Amino acid sequence: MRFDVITLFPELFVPHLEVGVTRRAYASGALQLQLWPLRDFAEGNYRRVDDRPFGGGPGMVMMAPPLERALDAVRDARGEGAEPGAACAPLIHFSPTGRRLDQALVRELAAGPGAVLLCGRYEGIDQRFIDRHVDLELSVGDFVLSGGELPALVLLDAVARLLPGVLQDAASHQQDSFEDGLLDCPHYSRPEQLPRADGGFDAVPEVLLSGHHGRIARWRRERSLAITAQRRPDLIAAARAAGRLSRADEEFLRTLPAAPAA
Ligand code: 9WO
Repeated sequence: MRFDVITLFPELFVPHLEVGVTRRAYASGALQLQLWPLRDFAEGNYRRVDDRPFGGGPGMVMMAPPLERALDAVRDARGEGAEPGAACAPLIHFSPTGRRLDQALVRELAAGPGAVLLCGRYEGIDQRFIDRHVDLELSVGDFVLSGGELPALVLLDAVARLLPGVLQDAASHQQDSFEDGLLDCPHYSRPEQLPRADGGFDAVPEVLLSGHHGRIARWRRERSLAITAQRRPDLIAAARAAGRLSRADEEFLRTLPAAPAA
């Protein structure tokens, strides 16, 4: 799967290519990243990519013409000609006004042909370029950043770990938060007794040492249900509506203190 990124700061993507499971995704070819430095598509001695906003006001706006030249180059390189109606990868722009990225959309993107990621800087992008070309505006949360590069990395990272052969253990992402619509249960490892400053110890929950796989699975499910009911009651409501809660789940939820409604 191939992602093309139009950005003023391609260097920001380099660490993602070099460390952790994402390095494996790129090294194996499961994920291809093509960086398109916007400055390369600027004109004139000053290589301008931004100009003052019409109507006045602070800051600068990313000009449409360099962006159009960059996008033409991306479409050419992807073999996505200008024929109208031809199938092509979506152009995604990152903005806090966009649709909130969630695991369902990450799964959809991981199953598709990739995307072209447009990373804004300054005050934003000339709206005419957005209106002409952008297929999807995505937000990663209700806060303002200095550019769209970190949201683009968030998307790449979330997609990379779903690609076949990227995670050590193919089953591990199926146990994650959100893969079943609930928050994750807590995790424990050695030592069994963790010394405290007061001379005592913090122990690992007994059931995890019991070797009873059925009891362990039930305990983990209940910890997921309890933390989700406490922190994200909206996710419990969604899991219930989707038929993802068993009778045992519902019985357990009734034993919890009442949570505020979603
Ligand atoms: C910034 C902004 C602030 C308030 C309401 C709407 C807004 N849109 C943008 C915007 O598109 N900004 C461009 C990209 C240019 C300036 C830096 N950019 C940006 C993207 N800042 N924050 C984001 C972002 C993207 C996705 N999820 C969270 C934040």
